[in-house]
Amino acid sequence: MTAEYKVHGPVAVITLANPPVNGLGLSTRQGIVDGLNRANDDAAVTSIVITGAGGAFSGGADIKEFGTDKSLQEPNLHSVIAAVENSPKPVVAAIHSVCMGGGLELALGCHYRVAAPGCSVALPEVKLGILPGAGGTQRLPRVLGVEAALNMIVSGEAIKSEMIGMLPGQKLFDKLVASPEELAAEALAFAQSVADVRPLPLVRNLPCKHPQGDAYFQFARNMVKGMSKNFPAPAKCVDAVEAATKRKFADGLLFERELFINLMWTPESRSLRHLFLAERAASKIPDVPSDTPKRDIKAVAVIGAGTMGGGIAMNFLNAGIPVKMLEMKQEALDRGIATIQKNYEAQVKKGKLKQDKYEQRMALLSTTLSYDDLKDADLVIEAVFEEIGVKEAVFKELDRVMKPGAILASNTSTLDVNKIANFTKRPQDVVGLHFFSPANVMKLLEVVRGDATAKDVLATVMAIAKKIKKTAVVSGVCDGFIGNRMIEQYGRQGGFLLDEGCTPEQVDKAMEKFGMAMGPFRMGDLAGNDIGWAIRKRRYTEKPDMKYSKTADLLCEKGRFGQKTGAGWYDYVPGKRDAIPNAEVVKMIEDHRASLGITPRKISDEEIVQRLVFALVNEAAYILEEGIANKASDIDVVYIFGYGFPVYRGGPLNYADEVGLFNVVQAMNRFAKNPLDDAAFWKPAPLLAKLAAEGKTFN
Ligand code: T1G
Repeated sequence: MTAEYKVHGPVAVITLANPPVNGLGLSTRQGIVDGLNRANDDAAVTSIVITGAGGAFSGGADIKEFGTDKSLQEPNLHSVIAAVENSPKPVVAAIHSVCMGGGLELALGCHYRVAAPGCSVALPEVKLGILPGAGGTQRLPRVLGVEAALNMIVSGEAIKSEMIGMLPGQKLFDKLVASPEELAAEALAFAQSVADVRPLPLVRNLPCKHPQGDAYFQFARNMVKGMSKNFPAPAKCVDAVEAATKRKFADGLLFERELFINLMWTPESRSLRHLFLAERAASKIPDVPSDTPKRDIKAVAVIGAGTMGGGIAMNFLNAGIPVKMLEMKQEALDRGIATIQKNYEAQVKKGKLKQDKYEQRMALLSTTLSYDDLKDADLVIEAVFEEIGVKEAVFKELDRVMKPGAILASNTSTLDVNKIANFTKRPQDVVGLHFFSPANVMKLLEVVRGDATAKDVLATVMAIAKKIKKTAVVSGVCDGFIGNRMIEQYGRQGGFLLDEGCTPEQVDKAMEKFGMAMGPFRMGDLAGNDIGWAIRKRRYTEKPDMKYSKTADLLCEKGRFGQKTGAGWYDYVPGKRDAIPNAEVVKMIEDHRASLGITPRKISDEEIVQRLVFALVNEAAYILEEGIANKASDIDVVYIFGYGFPVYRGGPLNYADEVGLFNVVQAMNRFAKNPLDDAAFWKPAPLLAKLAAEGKTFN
């Protein structure tokens, strides 16, 4: 049973013990009910305390049980809370560390709540595309007031217990103890002090009204509508809380339940729940045990003070880790430092960073022109020019100066990490750390595992990634790793669509309507069209039979590299990001099309979306087959955190699962018949064909 029972004098204590966060899985729920029955059957017991072992009171319903019948099996959470409310002896919740979701709903069913300071209190269900489904929308407004409760429920954000304790008129906590260490004793004492108090107080019996009623909820609906595009849950949270002010408690509870069940089955909620687990699963590497010893990273060195080097350095400075930056020339160092200062000062100006924090971070930054100064760093990351010869020179130097056991990382985005590792005599200490630009902003970090990369090096970089608040995904060595290898096929389809009759704007608008943060052509203008150009030039020699549209090359030959040259697929006004369509570019595309003898055709948004997204899916299937990615959910994480794939679609493979792999393969068979497309590419990868034939899914 994952709930323990122990009697202390006249108080029975039920302790949830379901690590890591006391998720209210079936056995824990059963343990609570059994504990209540034992306590109420024991005449010597006059009151009851429920608390959580380890680092949480409870993190809520067990997300891993969602979608299985265990989550509905009795005693379900509603029944557990009813058993608490109906207990003839007072039940006191002793809350600490984490009290979230169903955990808070359980506490709200208790007769009293005693909290320790520093506890994160939240109803975060909306972040999973659902809403509190065990009375949270009906009970929380009764103890915090309608507005404070609705804000918590719609935002899903955690509030510290001591902050809640200061809310005027709050009735959530009957007592806030001075420190977490005192909670156990204070809760026992409190339980004894209320042992004879009758009637037992029930949150459900408290009134729930809002003075402006309809006007307030109309205001709330307008606010929520603006911030919850593509997500149905926030608006339903408003409906549920409004019901708490208009319906009898029991009716409100039924209404909440109905909304909860409907939201559970929305694709948006499935996507959000998938990503919650996928992001956490990404840090697990199948053949690297979680208890693998990690190397101590106390000091970091960064080679290259350019845009990437500066951004990378900021990640470590933000985490309080000293950084020494190396460049070849003093003016490059000065430029790099100035850029970092500018970035921080902009945050200070926006109030996002305190001046003293900014100064602390800058104090951790030092510079040098000599490799010998780097020798004490525990981790060195090179972010120099993307050319194998330059990488060779850098890694030979690093091999010469770095202390044994230092981790040598390359920020390369396409070069072979095995080749780089073999420039040194310590390939086991070499790893790829592919940051995404801007490196101090983008959450995704591709950790590229070389053939020789040691397991403790992997364990170390995955841990340091979490410390610098990156979402790290392990990739094997191939051209483009996971993200860029897939995006190349995505971009190829974009080019073919231009040849067949689309404008850049039409393709971008279709993809942005699908939910991409940016369509492929706007993204090219942002990243720099010359990057893709350089890769295509390599491809023309390496893979002469790989078909490409020539339009992107024609564009680059005009020097239209994108925002950095003020013009690309679109025109840009200096200092603004708006993409302004350019008639000359459209004419260039039309002339090129005519030169190929192609008659343009009308292409639907649906075909645009399917060709670009299924191109990602097919390449992803090869990446999975080759073991470049460990699992399908890792690929979804790459696209959500690195390429602006819409969260509510859960990632390209989750989306393919939602469409149905049978339908994906059917569409690919149609695309293969288009003579202007690349029929060979649209032959489904064997893994995809197999899953589709067997009616299975990627995830
Ligand atoms: N269920 C199952 N496992 C959970 C969990 C949960 N609720 N919360 C966390 N974990 C696992 C997580 O997968 C990871 O596992 C480990 O704990 C550490 O998590 C009816 C239906 C609690 C603030 O949404 O916000 O109640 O990878 O890396 O940074 O209304 O986890 O180690 O195997 O995030 O210290 C509502 C979600 C559920 C809370 C801890 N509750 N969790 O953060 O660690 S729905 C939530 C969090 C619900 C009722 C409804 C955070 C945390 P592993 P972590 P952390």
